[in-house]
Amino acid sequence: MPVRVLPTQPYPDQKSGTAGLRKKVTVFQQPHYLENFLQAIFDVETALHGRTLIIGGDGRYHNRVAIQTAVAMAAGNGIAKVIVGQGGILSTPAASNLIRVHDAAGGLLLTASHNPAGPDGDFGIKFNIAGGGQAPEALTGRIFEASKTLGRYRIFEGANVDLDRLGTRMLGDTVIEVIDSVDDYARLQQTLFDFDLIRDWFTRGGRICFDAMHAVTGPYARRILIEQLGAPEGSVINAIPLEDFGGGHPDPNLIYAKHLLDLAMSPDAPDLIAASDGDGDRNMILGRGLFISPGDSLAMLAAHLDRLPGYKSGLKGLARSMPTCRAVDVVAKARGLECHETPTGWKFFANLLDANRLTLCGEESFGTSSSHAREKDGLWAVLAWANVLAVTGKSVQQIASEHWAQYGRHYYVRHDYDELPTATANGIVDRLRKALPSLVGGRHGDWTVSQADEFSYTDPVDGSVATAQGLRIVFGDAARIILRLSGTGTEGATIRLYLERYERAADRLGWTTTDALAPLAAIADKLIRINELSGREGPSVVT
Ligand code: VG1
Ligand code: CO
Repeated sequence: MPVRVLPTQPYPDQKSGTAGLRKKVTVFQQPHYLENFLQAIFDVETALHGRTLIIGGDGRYHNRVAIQTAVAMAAGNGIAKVIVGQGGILSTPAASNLIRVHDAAGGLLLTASHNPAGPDGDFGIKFNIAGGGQAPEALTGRIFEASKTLGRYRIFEGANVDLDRLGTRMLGDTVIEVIDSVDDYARLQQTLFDFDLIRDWFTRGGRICFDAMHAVTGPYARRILIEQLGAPEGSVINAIPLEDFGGGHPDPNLIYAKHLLDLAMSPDAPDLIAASDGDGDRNMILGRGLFISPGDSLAMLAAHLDRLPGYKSGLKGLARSMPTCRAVDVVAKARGLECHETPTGWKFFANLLDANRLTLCGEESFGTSSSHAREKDGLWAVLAWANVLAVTGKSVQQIASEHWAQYGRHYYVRHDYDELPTATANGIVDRLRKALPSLVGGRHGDWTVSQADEFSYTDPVDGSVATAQGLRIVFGDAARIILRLSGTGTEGATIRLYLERYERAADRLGWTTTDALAPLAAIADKLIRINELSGREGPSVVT
């Protein structure tokens, strides 16, 4: 019997963050570190035994090694069938979809998303449950508890599966099937969008530039945009997934994808410019001459989605994470749709999606998706925009200006203070938390603080409560300042400061984001004093 039970020592730090367990590659390379975390999952989620498990990753450094371990441990833990993406590649939304398509009991998604890769970079694992969504907090909590006392793990010893050869083989009693990473995902998108119309839009001269940032979406974007929709060769750039993402930072935003902003502003800009992140769940959208902020993209898609084939029967409801700007709330109100405000992290949308109360949801961190999946879906958002352009015959610029004229405009920015000493970051947050009650009623320029509190969330479906989900200073509908600590970093602590300002008057819709938010940034500086207390001259990243 090659299934062996091997002794191990527990690690104390296997606590999942906003989206799974993320650590430096060197941490994952410690003896049995990965094995321990996986065994904790197999021990806690007993529903996996005798069922199907999906395994795949974003192709980053250490992906193949970790996938071999995961497959061998699945075979050692009584999984009936493992489905792996070819070459170990599955984008996060594709993996989530496979869980649904194959009625699997769960999935292991090996990714650290937008975090840099390579021997000195980051690695990570997310466990997704039946239905395709990320494990809820109660479950990741139990897995963490189990990991702290783990003394052994089970593995099929000596397994070495050829991840590149499609087809089925046995590992002991477990069926291992290597499948094409793109097929099912592409099929799904075809049911949602009007491929004929988009193809026609390309034929009529519509142009796209999609940057896969040398991360996981290259093969997906090539298959769908070029092979199926007929976009010209060259419409997808950086399409080959590389272990180090080409040395870049696969985080599609105005800093790490500045070349796309430059392209959008150039005289020869395509109609639609887009990118996605390391694991393919984020998206960035630009049109000729402008960048669409993720909160705006969510609101604009909400206003147009029922014109696309998969959504013709109408929208159920809308949702956004708390720090995401309230543009989508305005659309929800105008259309009489329920609108939810959830904590940061996609897992909080899952219950609402499962309960059929949501059609579209999004986060300010370049995440958008719909009820078709239980993860955010980068390429989905790009295809949705392409379909909107094709069906309306309008440009991104026109869609944006008409949207702002009708609903008003939310100016929005996020300031990240990366990798602060943990004590410093906690100090800044604690200080503001204590000051919150005294801020209510305070006047700052034209604005008065209507609410200042720490966000907590009660899930309307299962009643579970998530506390300490970010500090907010609200100035009615006019503006908000939000402060929270990141839960995805692997070094020190990262503070995120979010600024949002809403304007409706016609002569206030065309400001630059920086100008519009300067007064709010000054108020935040006065109230929170991040620069002064952190000793930094300013944020590390502004998006
Ligand atoms: C960040 C974002 C959050 C997102 C999460 C995972 O979390 O703010 O909106 O859901 O990353 O994104 P945090 O805790 O660092 O702010 V990714 O593309 O894993 O998958
Ligand atoms: Co991601």
